[in-house]
Amino acid sequence: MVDSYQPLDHELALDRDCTTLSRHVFQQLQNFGPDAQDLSALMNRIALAGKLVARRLSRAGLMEGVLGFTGEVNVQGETVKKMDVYANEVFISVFKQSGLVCRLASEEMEKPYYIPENCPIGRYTLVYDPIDGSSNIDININVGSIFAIRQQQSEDLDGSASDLLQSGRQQIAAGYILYGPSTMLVYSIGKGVHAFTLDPSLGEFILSNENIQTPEHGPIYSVNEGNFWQWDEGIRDYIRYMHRHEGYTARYSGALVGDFHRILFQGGVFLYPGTVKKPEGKLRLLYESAPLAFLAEQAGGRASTGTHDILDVIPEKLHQRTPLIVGSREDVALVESFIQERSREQASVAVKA
Ligand code: FDP
Repeated sequence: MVDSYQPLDHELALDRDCTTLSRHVFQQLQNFGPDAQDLSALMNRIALAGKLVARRLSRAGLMEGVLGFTGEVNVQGETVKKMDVYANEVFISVFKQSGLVCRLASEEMEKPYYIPENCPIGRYTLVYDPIDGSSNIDININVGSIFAIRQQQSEDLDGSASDLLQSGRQQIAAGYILYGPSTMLVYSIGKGVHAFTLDPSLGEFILSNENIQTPEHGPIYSVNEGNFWQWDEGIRDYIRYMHRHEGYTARYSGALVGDFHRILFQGGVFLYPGTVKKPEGKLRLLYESAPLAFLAEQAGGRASTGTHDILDVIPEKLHQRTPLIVGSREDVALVESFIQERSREQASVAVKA
């Protein structure tokens, strides 16, 4: 009888070192057909953009003209940083000649960027936030890039990109790049969530965590409590509950990608609720909340507006904002229960009045 072959430790380590992003996409799809080729190429381009941004960030303090504001205000009415502009252009430049996308839509552009007619045009759209957590850039704390890939659904002859106004369930892939102590790329093509770490000596993203599962419950709540008095009573009730019960701890870095990353791995909940004056909150649906909701669901967690699953929300406009509650299933449900309790109370007061 012949013993079945057991790979040696160094063979396993070598195999892991060879699991690059593009190889992983093919492994996941278990074929080399045109769709798999496209997805693998798309992920490779996103990885290249991530490497370019990471390289610039790693030397930002030593170079002229990298840090600080441009003096411009973007379509969201927010001040623009030089790194926002650079990272936005990196993604365009990386995809312009790729033949993979027809358009790119980002936080930094009022309208989508259409691939010019003299370049090869593909059938996908990349939606992205080139630098998420911009307020962290100048002080050398983690920031990220968020992305999602959608397939073009119509001819888009009037250039309005109205076919992008569909729910997050239309996303083919989503993920983020975290520029932290190491640079990580986390992605899903609807087959679990997987993390890759940039090995600077190889210049490659190498598989570091496969099939990440978010715990059903975690101790962390992540929210900007400076907004406490601007929230609805339901969110305030939830925070009071956190303060009064043992086993919870607060973490908030000011960069969604970093805070989400912690919760994806360790469990808990991230919230950016609306305020009484701005019920839609701050975060953008298409290129912030929906991609992270896609990852959360793939990792066994949930993402909610407080009343609806984020992935079911159909945007009315490209830069639409949404409240976001994302993380472990039990913790998201707990936040929702406080919101629902208050709205029931308000409804019964209205009926009596
Ligand atoms: P930023 O404006 O610095 O880009 O995307 C918006 C975002 O950062 C998130 O990354 C972050 O979680 C949040 O806003 C921080 O906002 P507050 O400063 O209002 O807490």
